[in-house]
Amino acid sequence: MINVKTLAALLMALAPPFVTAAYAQAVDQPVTIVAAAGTPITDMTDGEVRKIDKDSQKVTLKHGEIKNLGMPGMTMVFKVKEASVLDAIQVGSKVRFAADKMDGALIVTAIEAVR
Ligand SMILES: [Cu+2]
Repeated sequence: MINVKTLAALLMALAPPFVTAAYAQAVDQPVTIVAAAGTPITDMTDGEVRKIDKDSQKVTLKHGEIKNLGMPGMTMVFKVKEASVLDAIQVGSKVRFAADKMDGALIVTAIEAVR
């Protein structure tokens, strides 16, 4: 049976080599660290807002090539992950956005207005 004290001692013993290894890895391969942390590296795509539908969390974008989805430029409707991301944009806004496939639907995961 492992009690809290034993567990703490165990973690203390394990921490230094782990930290050292992580540091060495960060110095050698920073890109690998980012991927390992669970943050997908997604390209931002240029677009222009054509229509916003907050009630159904949808945005119509005229977009350039979306490399991570292998999609050429076109005008189409996307769902957004959270309605709040639509607060920062307006119809006619030039934007940069990230899109991904989730449960078979194309979702805008991030969007920002650009000048
Ligand atoms: Cu498209």
